[in-house]
Amino acid sequence: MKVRSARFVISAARSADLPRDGRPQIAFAGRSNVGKSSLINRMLGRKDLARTSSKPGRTRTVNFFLIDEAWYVVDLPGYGYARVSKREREAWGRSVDLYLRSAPDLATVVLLVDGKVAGTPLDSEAYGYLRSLEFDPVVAVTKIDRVKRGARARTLAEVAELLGMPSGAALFPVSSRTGEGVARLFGTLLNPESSPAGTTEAEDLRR
Ligand SMILES: Nc1nc2c(ncn2[C@@H]2O[C@H](COP(=O)(O)OP(=O)(O)OP(=O)(O)O)[C@@H](O)[C@H]2O)c(=O)[nH]1
Ligand SMILES: [Mg+2]
Repeated sequence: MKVRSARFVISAARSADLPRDGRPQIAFAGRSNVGKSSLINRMLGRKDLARTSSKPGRTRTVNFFLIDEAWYVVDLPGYGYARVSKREREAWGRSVDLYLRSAPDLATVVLLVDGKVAGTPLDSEAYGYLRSLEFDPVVAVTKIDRVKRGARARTLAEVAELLGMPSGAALFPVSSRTGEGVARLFGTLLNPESSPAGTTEAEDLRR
């Protein structure tokens, strides 16, 4: 799937700024530094569209990118970044919460979990929170290049268990560095009805 155009539209800090033009939105959520912005760039084949950083806390507002004039990618600020003031953390939480609760065109939320860390209690909290808002998050396990091939199936199983995912639910191992798994995730996001779904079996990982 080739993206013809991708452009930054708005960095929304207030409800009034949120695009409400009926075009579907796909949002990327996850801990600070998990690789949200990097995955967005890799998926869209645009190197520097979403700003990335080795320091956590790069993305601080809800950022909208319009793809092929038809749908939006939404880069959310990460959670769990300790080195900002409590006030600022609360402000981020509020802006994400406001967006998730009031975006009628939000079709899918992708929850990113760091494969190297295999998730934290905050990820499990985020997953539960998204489910409580009646989203069925697509879970992507990031930085999979940093997990040895032989350990990947176990990592995915650990993440699924930590989040309390329904049995058989799909996980998508991805690496923005090598590109592994990115096309598969992208294909599913654009066409949720089509299989193949994500990987749950160790066998798939050895291909
Ligand atoms: N090895 C490896 N590193 C990655 C991968 N994806 C992202 N990174 C690195 O992880 C760091 C954080 O990436 P970002 O994409 O900025 O993370 P983010 O989730 O957008 O972070 P915030 O905006 O702070 O919430 C950067 O140093 C990236 O180079 C990956 O697939 N593999
Ligand atoms: Mg970011």
